[in-house]
Amino acid sequence: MRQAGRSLPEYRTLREHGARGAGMTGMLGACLDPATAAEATLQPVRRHGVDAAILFSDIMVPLALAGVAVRIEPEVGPVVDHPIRTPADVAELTARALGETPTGPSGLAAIEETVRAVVAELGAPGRPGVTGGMPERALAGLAHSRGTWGWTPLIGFGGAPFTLAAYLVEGRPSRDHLAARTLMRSDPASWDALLDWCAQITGEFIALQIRAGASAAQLFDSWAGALSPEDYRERVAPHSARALEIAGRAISPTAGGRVPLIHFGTGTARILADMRAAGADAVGVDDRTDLAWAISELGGEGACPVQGNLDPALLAAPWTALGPAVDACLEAGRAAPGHVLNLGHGVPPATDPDALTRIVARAHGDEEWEGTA
Ligand code: 1CP
Repeated sequence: MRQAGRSLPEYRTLREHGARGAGMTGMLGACLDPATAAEATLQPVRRHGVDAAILFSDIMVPLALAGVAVRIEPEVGPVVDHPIRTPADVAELTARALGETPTGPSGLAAIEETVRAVVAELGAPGRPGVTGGMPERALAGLAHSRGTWGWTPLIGFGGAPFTLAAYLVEGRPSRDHLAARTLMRSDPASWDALLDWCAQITGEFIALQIRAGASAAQLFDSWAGALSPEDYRERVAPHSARALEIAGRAISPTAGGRVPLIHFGTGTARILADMRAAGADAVGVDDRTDLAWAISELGGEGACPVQGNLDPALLAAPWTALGPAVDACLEAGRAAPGHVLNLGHGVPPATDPDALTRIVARAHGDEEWEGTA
């Protein structure tokens, strides 16, 4: 989940030493510097012993590689210099393509290189990894059957078209996404063109990660919960489906075929079934939604695998509150054909990393873990 790395002292040290990738500095520069991005991807696997890694990148990276002037400001998040507001803005933006900028080709190559370096370390079926690869661990119900792996899958990701469009139109993080929703209402043609473009570049961005060796991928529609179910269904979901379709065609050399696609958003209780119908193999559930309810909403025994959904607020609570919540989440997840234990949204930056390690140990039944990292 987003910014998982930020709570790790080793991550802060890595970032302090700075990375300059493809002419960019800051967070996006770090994403485009293969040595930095690979190390940041592997750090949580080494420390926590999780069963899968998520690529260190950001949903804004493909926008930058398509020539959008975007940066990630500390304490703020993504900031777009020239927000997209008019039909002319949309026309100018959608004439661009992923990688067709001076920094584009080297940026795309950097992401491929990062994924390859990470996969080399995490291993592949029949080729044990140096990092991770805990025995008897499984991304249950997704790509693999339970058993001894000896390798750890890498999850690639991208932002869903609506969430990307929300940043492009608002220009910065927003609570209500009013400007984005106004564009959707006032100019449906520009809206469709904008979301179609976002679907294309994010789909290609995810496909690139899969072709370089990711074993699963996640589409993050973090702000989809700001929409009514009708607007989601009619004006957003078809574009998310397009992004998933582009990603879903990619073949992973690690998995030896197409890979499972996870679809996540927050505040999405009323659109979970639509998110699955958009073409996802698994659905991520946020912490505002009851997991057992979500599974029944997704079809009960016929549900797809689910991911989620511990409340990030629990990370700062005593183990007497957190431990039982982990058990309850695992128990609820048993009703689905597969369950990836995860948080319902991002890790708060001030989180004590030991709390995360302890959750993983609890899920693995490693009772002997003492809490000293
Ligand atoms: O945790 C990880 O390091 C995994 C890599 C990762 C992921 C999956 C990062 C690194 N970002 C993301 C996805 C992402 N980025 C999402 C979707 C998931 C979610 O809803 O959390 C979103 C909305 C973003 C946009 C973004 N990037 C924000 C959110 C701002 C807002 O609107 O609330 C922020 C703060 C960033 C910066 C960022 N991305 C990632 C990291 C480690 C950071 C922090 C930068 C730093 O200080 O190191």
